[in-house]
Amino acid sequence: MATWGGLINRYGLRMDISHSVEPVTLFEGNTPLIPAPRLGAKIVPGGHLYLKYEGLNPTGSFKDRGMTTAMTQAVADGAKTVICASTGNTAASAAAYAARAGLKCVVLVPDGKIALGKLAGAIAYGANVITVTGSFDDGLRMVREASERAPIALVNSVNPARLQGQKTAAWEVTEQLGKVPDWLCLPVGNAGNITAYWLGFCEDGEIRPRLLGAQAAGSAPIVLGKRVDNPDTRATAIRIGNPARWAEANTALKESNGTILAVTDHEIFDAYHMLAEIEGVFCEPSSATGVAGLYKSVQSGTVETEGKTFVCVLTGHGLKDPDSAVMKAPEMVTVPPDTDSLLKALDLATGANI
Ligand code: AN7
Repeated sequence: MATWGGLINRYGLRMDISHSVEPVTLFEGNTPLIPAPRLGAKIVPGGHLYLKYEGLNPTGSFKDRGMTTAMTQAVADGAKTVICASTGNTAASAAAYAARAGLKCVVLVPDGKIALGKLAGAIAYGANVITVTGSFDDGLRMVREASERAPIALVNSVNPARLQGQKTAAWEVTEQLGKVPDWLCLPVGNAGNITAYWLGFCEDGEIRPRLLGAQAAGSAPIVLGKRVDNPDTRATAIRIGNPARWAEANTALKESNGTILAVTDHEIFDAYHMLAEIEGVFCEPSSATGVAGLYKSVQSGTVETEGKTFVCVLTGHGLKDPDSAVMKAPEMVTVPPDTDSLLKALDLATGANI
């Protein structure tokens, strides 16, 4: 059967995890690499832009890549309960894969700072959701300590099995593109993903992309070189002030001759709207951060575009955060149920005289 069987089925031999149990999988991975010529002409003139649309994973984010391996390892280790702290996507992914494996799942999320679609996922998949009156960083500290003191498996990306799954995205990009891109651009929060991509590219060969990481200006510890105690951004997925994989991210940036920069929420939302309106690709705000960072770097002259190939990783689906999308709702027009009113509204909406 030639259908897609998930990441462990496809890449298991190259994964340093236990192979003693059946993979826990929802057939994650194999997400499309979408050419974005119109957006590319605007933000990388003379270059080629591609979008790795990770929102098409089973729970709507790239986290599923690492969760298949982390959950399979947890089962192999005999775990009965898994736990994670999360800004939302890890929680939804852990909850789904725990359900699939028949394990109990506890997720800690920052109170009031998690997008609706992620909370909906975690609840739907049957996780025990605990909200913390603190940041993601507080939550991560708490679950790390709890997993040391109680027999609970930690499935945050401090767990090395997570990276074993997440690194496959680098291999997919190279396979789909037929070569290694010149630049790989992505948002950076807890820094697990940038670490995993670099691991994947390094394991794949000598030719590697330069990495462009982008953080939200109110939550940019790696850019600033110091911890942010009260991280703040409307891109709640990357509202993280003390990344667990900070040192690894710096190594990846240095070894790849890469760059990391901060972008404002305004720049993030600009990129978010451009992706959806110019290319028809709807990602969550945090996911647009890599695109915003690329655009800003090109405009400032840090990154040259002529003849270069850029891959931007869109880490999560737009429907994860419906509130951010409908903030444009005031532009909607309401009409009474008659066609004259509709035609009048059409004139206004299209600027044409219909
Ligand atoms: C859409 O779910 O940290 O730098 O707890 O959901 O690997 O942390 C999410 C992070 C980018 C940042 N884009 O990736 C969590 C969590 C989206 C995300 C990131 C996240 P990392």
